[in-house]
Amino acid sequence: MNSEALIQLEDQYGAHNYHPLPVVLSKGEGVYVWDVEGKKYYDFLSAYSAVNQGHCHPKIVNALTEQAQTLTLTSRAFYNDCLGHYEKFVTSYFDFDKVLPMNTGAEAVETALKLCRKWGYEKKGIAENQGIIIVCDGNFHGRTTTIISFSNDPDAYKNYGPFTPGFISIPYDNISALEKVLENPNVIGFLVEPIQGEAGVYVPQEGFLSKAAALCKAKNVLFMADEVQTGIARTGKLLAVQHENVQPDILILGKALSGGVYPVSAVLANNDIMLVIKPGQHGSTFGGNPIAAKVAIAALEVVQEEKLAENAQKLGELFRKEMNRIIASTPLINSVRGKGLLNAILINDAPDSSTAWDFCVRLKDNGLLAKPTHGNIIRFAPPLVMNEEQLMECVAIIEKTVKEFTEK
Ligand code: IF1
Repeated sequence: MNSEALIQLEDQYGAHNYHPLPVVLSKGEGVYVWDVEGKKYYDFLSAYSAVNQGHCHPKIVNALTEQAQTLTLTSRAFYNDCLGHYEKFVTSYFDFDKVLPMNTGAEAVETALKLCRKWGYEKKGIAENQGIIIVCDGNFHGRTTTIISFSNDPDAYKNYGPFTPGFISIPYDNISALEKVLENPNVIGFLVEPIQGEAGVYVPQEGFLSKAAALCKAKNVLFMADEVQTGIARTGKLLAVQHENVQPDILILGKALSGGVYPVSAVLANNDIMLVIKPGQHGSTFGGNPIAAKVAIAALEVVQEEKLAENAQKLGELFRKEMNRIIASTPLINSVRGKGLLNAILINDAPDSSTAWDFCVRLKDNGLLAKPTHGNIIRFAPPLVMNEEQLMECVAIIEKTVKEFTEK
């Protein structure tokens, strides 16, 4: 079947909850993907930062296939011989006492919210049902009913109510706003993305995360970092909070925790927090299954063995430098921003114009896959296994596309 027929198939039989770029992929390896016609592309989305380790990384795929032939799923009704090893590995890797394994990012965020609330009532002594969790305007933490309850993106929340109460939203990157709501004695937690991804790659001012963490600590409020998108070396450090030497009270991971080969997410915390959840009070059929455990260990080993954080840091600086050079020569792009290899360019047109979409279609024709977010923002997030030569080839594709586009 060709691309056109496959697109038609999805359109006819699948729900219309996505609007993909018109390209049908059938193979991936490292920084490359191929469509069904055999055309090769650079992947500049990395499955929303889930394939930081590159497509079909042999070590990770091998961990998956070996375990898949041995034992796939036992449920948590019984012990399995992989989970404990993974729990020891992942807690020492991120320096926490305990991990609670889940599958998707949204589930891990839900887990963190439940853990925070339970801690608020049972440890902090907040009156029943009075706990407040602070979130930020422009947040994206997933698609569950509770999570979209505190979204301010109408696409995410409209007509999905009634919503879960107990959340207060403040402007992102605003320390005085945080300080003010922290006066409320019922506040138990602050949930934050170290860089706002979906909102359009908003990097907070230097010092925001460390000041926020210190303010939370002073008020006995849990600082919860959603590193589902920013974590696992994406921004040039293992975790984005490490740019400011912050250790969150609750760490939320997903996506690249598995290298994108399998859904694996996790919540990490120390004993004084994690142990408020007792047997039967939270769980998941698939969370902590043997395949997930093996895959996550392999995925995290790859990050260290291949020095992906260092590479993301180095290539990120080069990429923004090159983008700024291109920006200086064209009215098409306003600015570039980001950290490590999580970057975005701002197209010089209205958010409701089709310019960014059209530009991405041209990029695709020239062999690079990226997608607009919020109309005129284009996220650029290649796999972290990219090398400098490949990155410069990508810069050349972007530059060539800018030229073609402005000439029309
Ligand atoms: C979609 C963006 C990326 C996340 C953070 C939790 C989750 C996500 C910080 C939930 C998920 C995704 C999901 C995808 C679009 C997407 C995304 F465009 F929103 F910003 F990554 F680029 N916390 N992000 O970014 O994780 O349950 O999906 O495993 O279409 O929903 P999930």
